[in-house]
Amino acid sequence: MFLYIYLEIISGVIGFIIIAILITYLLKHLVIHNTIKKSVAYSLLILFLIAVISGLLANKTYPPNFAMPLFMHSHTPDQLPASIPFNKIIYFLINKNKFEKVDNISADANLVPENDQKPDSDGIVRIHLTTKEVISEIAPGIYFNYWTYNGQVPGPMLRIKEGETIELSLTNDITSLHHHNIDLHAVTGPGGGATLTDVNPGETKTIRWKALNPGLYIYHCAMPNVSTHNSHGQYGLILVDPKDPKLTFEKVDKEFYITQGEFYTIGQTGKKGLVPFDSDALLDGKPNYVVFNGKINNTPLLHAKVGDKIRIYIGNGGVNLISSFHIIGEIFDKVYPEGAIGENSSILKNVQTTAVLPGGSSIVELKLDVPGKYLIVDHALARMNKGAWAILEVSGPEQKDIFSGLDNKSNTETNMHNDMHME
Ligand SMILES: [Cu+2]
Repeated sequence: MFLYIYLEIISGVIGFIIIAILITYLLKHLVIHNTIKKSVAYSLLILFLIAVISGLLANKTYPPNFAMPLFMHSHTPDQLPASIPFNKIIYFLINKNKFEKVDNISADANLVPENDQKPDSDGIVRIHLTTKEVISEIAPGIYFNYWTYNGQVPGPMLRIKEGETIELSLTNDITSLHHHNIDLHAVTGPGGGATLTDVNPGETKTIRWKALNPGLYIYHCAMPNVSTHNSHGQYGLILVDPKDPKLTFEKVDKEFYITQGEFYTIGQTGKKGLVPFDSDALLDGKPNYVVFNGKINNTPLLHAKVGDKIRIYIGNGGVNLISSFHIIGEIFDKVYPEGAIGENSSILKNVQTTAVLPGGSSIVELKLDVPGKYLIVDHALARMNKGAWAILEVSGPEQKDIFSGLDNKSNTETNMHNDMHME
């Protein structure tokens, strides 16, 4: 386990001996030529070579699974570093034209399932998801190899009820280069389902579980190295409605689905072309892009009308950053902190910013009183320069009793830069 320390010590000691011998020779003989015998020179070269090899090996011998208990095979890095295996990178580059090119990787923020879905005749709710590796744009002209559920980021929002028994089948598309699986935080059992759904390309596996707790939960791929899979876009939300009808959400005019996520790429932020994944930046927690629903969306992601009451289901696929979810110019009338719902769960009122943890969620409700374009942001605002913004467009008549500029003819045009570009 501590081999790397021994090798570093050997490397250091040999390096010191070589320098000491060289200095001694130089001091004894003022001129360098003809002073070092061939045998001494060869010995020094061999020692130097050993030092170099030891030094190189020292950096390769950190046990890759030091951070996890070995029995958690679905989650441990287990011989797989954060970087993508070199042979997979080469295969991808040679065959990149064979991967599906998706025009718009963003999940449709409007696609929130209804609360009235019925189980099959045998009482089981059946869900099918497909993992697929595709190419799409993080921003115009910036292409990335996304790993997805159903070819979108986030994966589809799922909705079930507390107490239901679910059969979830996971297929790994035949074109995938990697194994994938699914860990649903709504599942009670080891690995959240990941241990039973490790699927090879072309393979399908099914898990059955009972939804014991209501709540809004993240699901994500938990195949080693987990953070590498997550930071390629493999996450989504599953809502478990409480079985007690008195505790279910009241009807609102619109419901939306948003997740925040990070992308780590080699080179400068904004560099165009097919940008490779950067595992060092992942481990350092320094993403090039922080985005809502998988990419930088220049056009409004959410649409609503003045007077609408809306609910937003928010997730954070992470993997490193806590989101300070905020809508500039709006106040959340209600927040269900950390996506907790059900009996005796706390509801906060009149909230400006809600924390959405990596692997966590939040639910917010707000009434839209004034028309215009609103920026949805992570209020760690430097992340806006990395793409952490989206637009909520509210249409309808002006509401001058609530908001008006005394020097302006119209206040529907908010002073917002909706044509931001990544420099
Ligand atoms: Cu995966």
